[in-house]
Amino acid sequence: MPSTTLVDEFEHYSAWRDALLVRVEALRDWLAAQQLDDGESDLRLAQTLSRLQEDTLNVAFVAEFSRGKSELINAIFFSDYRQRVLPSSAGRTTMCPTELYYDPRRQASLRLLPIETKTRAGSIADFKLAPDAWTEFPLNLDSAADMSATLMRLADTMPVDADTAQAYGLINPADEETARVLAQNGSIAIPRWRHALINFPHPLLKQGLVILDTPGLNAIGTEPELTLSMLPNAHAVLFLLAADTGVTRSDIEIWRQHIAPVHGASRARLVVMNKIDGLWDELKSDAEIDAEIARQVASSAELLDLPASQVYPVSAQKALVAKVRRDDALLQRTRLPELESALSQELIPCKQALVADSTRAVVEDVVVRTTELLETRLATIQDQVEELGNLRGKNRDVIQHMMAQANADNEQFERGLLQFNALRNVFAAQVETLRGHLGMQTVRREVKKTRTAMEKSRFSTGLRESMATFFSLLNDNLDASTESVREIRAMMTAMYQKFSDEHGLAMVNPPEHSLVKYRREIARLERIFNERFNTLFSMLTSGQHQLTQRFFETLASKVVQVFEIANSETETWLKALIVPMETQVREHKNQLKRRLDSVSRIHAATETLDDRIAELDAAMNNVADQIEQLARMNTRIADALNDTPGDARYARSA
Ligand SMILES: Nc1nc2c(ncn2[C@@H]2O[C@H](COP(=O)(O)OP(=O)(O)OP(=O)(O)O)[C@@H](O)[C@H]2O)c(=O)[nH]1
Ligand SMILES: [Mg+2]
Repeated sequence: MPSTTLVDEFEHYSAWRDALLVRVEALRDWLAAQQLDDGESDLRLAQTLSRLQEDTLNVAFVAEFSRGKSELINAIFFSDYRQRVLPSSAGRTTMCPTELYYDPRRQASLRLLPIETKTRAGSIADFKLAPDAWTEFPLNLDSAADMSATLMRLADTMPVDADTAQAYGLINPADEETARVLAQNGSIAIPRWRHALINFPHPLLKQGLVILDTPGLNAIGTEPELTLSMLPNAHAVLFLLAADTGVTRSDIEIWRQHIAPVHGASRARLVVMNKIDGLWDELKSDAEIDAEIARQVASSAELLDLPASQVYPVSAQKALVAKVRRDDALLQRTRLPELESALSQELIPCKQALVADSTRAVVEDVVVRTTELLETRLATIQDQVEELGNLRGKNRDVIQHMMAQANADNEQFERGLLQFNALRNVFAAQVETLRGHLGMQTVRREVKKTRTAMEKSRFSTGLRESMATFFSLLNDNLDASTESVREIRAMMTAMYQKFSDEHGLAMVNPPEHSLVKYRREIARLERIFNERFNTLFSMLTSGQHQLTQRFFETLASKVVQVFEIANSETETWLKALIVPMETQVREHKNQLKRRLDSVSRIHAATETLDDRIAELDAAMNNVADQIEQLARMNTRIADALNDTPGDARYARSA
């Protein structure tokens, strides 16, 4: 066995994430115990913790049918079961997209979404929230044979007439082969199920791995959600070719349509040339076989316009056999270990960097803010101690004077507070304007308008126009929102400056907020739509019309999702703008009051001065301890963040 398999790397990654989680939890609990948790820090730490808890790593397998996707999944992830977990056989096998994951709240089961749901409104994501829509089969984990039999349902098909198949958007009657089958039988076999969810307590799935197996035969095109969200959301996509078929026209089509356009820094894409065991000719020397494999790799790479180093030759089937029989020599020959280590090298560091960056940003923010608060507290107490120290031995007149001074400061601050409240009202009005542009109500209204317009138009130009209007309105709303964001930030910056100048509050630089990435995402969706439908004829058949409509529904739910995220990030940002100011103002007010109380007390009895100074000294030590503890906790989180997989420390030091 090689020293690092994907399975090992992923386990390291999970251990790293769990160690980080424990430390961030410690920070949150400590803040709560010390009563230092303002609502905003609490919320952001809670979000970070739930992201870490629900963190998933999504790996998708895509290819034409029978290239060995399911077999490769069996070989990489399920060889410990010493059998085929996913059905794999000649011809079309996997009939619907299949997600493998583990949710401990549910029983181990296979859940299937009937194909009939294609004519109902709602995306797969919507159906996932409706448990009744699925047909569930429990998985008997104690019997390999039972389990395989249950999973055979992934290959279920059923015969339907042409109209039904077309209503589901599954066939193109213009296709010669389809027409031939229909003419001969009057019916055609279509997948029985639309989507499958396998809830399975595999150790890797338990740690957040999600595997997506897809059906071949260009079935991807019939489910917009695969193109729009499942593949773009995958952290790694493996595209399979087979050595026995070479690179066919449909392989190239799938590659160009669904994989090549999906990119991004955090995404790994690997091309696998499977079934190299077909080239293991016993009459040839190893060197000759290697040369033949290298030749095929080079020509496949050229056809896909990729460097040859990105194409990994393997034999999935023999690798499964080798792992089951623990035959290391055979395993090496299948070259699966090379693919696994390439996959883990591309996949895990990227994923870890993403998680580390977002956690680091939140923790730093919370720590900086809390430290600032504690330091202000410390400085104020120090001032008081100094003031009281100077008082020792002074006469009543001086104390009288101090009392007047404290009162005056207090009154000035009260006037400042009135201004603060007035500005808060302006802030609230600006936030209302922003919500008017960006808010979900506006987006839903546009979606509804566009849907109605699309339903009415029988011509593809009409459909295109409705969509163009839809996208241009969305863009206008985003522009207006950007302007609002700029105004709000400018106002808050001025307010911070004023409070800093007039009352000596710490100057905070309000965080920036940009909507550019949402504009980019909307532009991407628009591009996908245009690419798909620019080629339509001027007159639409009812099937095409329905397909367009369904595509729009998925697109719309994606747009709604984008705006939902934009809204929630904007709300978080608005809180981050106002909460530090509120906290500081509250703190300053308390300090002023404490000072007034203390001077009043001294005024009443100058002899308690020493007691009061001792009290303040103790309070000062306490705050200094808190600052130190917070710094220690921050260092522990930073240590966890800086550990890299393969670095054995983090697994133990949690
Ligand atoms: N010789 C050989 N056959 C393989 C290899 N991998 C898979 N196969 C065979 O190829 C056929 C198809 O494999 P599957 O795993 O079902 O392929 P798939 O890509 O999942 O196909 P669909 O589910 O139909 O999209 C099966 O008969 C496998 O046994 C391999 O490495 N070598
Ligand atoms: Mg399959």
